[in-house]
Amino acid sequence: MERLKIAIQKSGRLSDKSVELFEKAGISASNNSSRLLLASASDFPIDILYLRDDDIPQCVADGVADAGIVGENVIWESGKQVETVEKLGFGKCRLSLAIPRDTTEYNGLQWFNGRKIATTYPVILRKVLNDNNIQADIHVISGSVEICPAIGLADAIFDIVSTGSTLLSNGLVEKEKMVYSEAVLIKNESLDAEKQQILDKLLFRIHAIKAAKSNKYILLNAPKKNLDNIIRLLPGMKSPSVLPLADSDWVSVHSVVQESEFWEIIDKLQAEGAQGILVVPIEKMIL
Ligand code: PRT
Ligand code: ZN
Repeated sequence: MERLKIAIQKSGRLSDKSVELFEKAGISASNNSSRLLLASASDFPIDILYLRDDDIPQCVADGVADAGIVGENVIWESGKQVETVEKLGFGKCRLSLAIPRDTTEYNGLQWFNGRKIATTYPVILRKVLNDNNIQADIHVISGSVEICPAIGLADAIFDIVSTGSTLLSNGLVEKEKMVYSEAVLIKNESLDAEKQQILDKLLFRIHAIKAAKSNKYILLNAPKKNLDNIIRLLPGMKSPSVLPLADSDWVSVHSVVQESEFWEIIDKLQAEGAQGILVVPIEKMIL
């Protein structure tokens, strides 16, 4: 039987989350203690290839790996042709233009006209500048972009920002958030049917994990007289389960609520007299 080869980052910001995603999907991916380049999951027809993130788009485009997990920023910068299958919701960051904090005459994007901008992302920066009709000088550097303005190498930088603390501690201020990125699952554009089937199985599991993460299981005691109103607030997967309690004026209601609507629903449930509300995380959810 064929196996699907998936490339993930060997060590870095996406490694732990990638391994964690596989483990939640029932695929043991962390047996890399011997620093092997390739590890086979015993419980699923998947082999994991541990690479530097910059090599992942090319490997997937060439078919050396069938699929991969990598930041969108790395794909865009590589210019490689791969198909994005699923956004994974981790490794979120943005690519921003930042300038020295003491700049007094900043007047928006046009400030960058004629300036020198240091970056490790020249391809993305070129596109951003072209899209905004800015003519600037791109200074490509392989690391520590944030120190460039202070040592006179550039007037500004274009770099990845997540919390912003790196910019802050280097006397820079984020002026323009240009592109947003997160980790994605990518695949080779021409997978054979058998490999596609393995990928679909993996995707099914990833969807169950994502759905579980954004939902909570809720249990509460409801006064019978307000049960209809309470059920209306809790649509659940089909409809809520209602169980009798020893006190015949009350029932126990079980359902699933979306994390995003959670607080609003709780307020309304309380207004309808719900008590003893328990909210429990869900591990997997098959819709
Ligand atoms: O060794 P390898 O080449 O595999 O790894 P790498 O060093 O190139 O990448 P790595 O592990 O640093 O990041 C992998 C991916 O994580 C990136 O390609 C992004 O998609 C994503 N990501 C998410 C980030 C950040 N957040 C991030 N904050 N990548 C880098 N950073 C940098 C940022 O540039 C800044 O210098 O981390 C620093 C701290 O950021 P602040 O804003 O929180 O201070
Ligand atoms: Zn890298």
